[in-house]
Amino acid sequence: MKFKKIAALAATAVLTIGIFAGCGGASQQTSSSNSSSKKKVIGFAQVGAESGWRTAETTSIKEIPKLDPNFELKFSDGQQKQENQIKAIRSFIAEKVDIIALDPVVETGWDTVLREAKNAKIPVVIVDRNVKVADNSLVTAFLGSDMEEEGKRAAKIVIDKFGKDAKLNIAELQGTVGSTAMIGRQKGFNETIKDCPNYKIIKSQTGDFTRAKGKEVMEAFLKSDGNKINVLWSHNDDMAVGAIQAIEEYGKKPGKDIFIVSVDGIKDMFKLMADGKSNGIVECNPLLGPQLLETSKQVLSGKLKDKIVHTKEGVFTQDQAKKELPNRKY
Ligand code: GZL
Repeated sequence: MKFKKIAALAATAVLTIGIFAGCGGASQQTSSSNSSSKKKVIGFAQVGAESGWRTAETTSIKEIPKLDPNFELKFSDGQQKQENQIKAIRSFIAEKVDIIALDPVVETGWDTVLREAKNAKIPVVIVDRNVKVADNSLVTAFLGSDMEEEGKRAAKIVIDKFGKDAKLNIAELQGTVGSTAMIGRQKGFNETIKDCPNYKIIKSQTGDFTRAKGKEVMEAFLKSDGNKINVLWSHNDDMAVGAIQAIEEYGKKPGKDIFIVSVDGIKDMFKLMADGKSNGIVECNPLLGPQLLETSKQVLSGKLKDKIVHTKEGVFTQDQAKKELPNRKY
């Protein structure tokens, strides 16, 4: 009897432990079996494919599953249209992805669709450019560049070359109107040249971050003020590449007759600067795949360290171009 009782108690204990363990184990098994067999899915709504920088960013983020096979990436090219990106986010919600990454073509107009993501309990990580929303809880994390700082750095390249008291006529090729890159770079540049009373921005127009549009707008600048322009300030390298073609076709020497500074740091721009056709590059790092993977892991494990992560970037002038060119990864 005694033995039987002890055996029965032990069995009950084991069963109980088993139930709890099983429950715990079952829920652990469920969650662990899910997490081990079910990949985590990132839905990435990309701006488009408008520039060398953008292509490099897309390549880097598409490599996430190679960095960690537990992750799968769903990709959508917005073709530089906000409505396409909003459609993509809605399809990611319908597909119940684990996390949504958005590189927003412009800053505003995201509140409704990000609220839908929040209601669906899908965290949103903003990448590269930023959003302006009324409720900051709609965004779980941001990773990308400090675009205002990039504008300041571009202005400092000009000031270091000419000094604050020089008389300069500046032509500005703006990025996509309403984008963080355009807003931040323009703000940073303009604030920095406030100390230079004779720096004048005599032409300013968007080239939408593309080579073709950058060339077209620069042609118009040269037609109206070709003999007055001393400096070209371009919000990205691709527009500067197009503008350099226009300057040469106009009969002037880029990098000599017109001092050129731009942002991104793509290989083609370093090649032009090494050939003396440009004067300064402010780096904007597109290789965000590893950081997006790390941020996604932190978010999904509930251990996000920093809500805002700024990428580390450098500044290069013409004398450094030849040496730096072989190091360029994009
Ligand atoms: C900046 C990025 C910009 C690049 C352009 O972070 O959003 O968009 O500077 C790209 O080349 O088109």
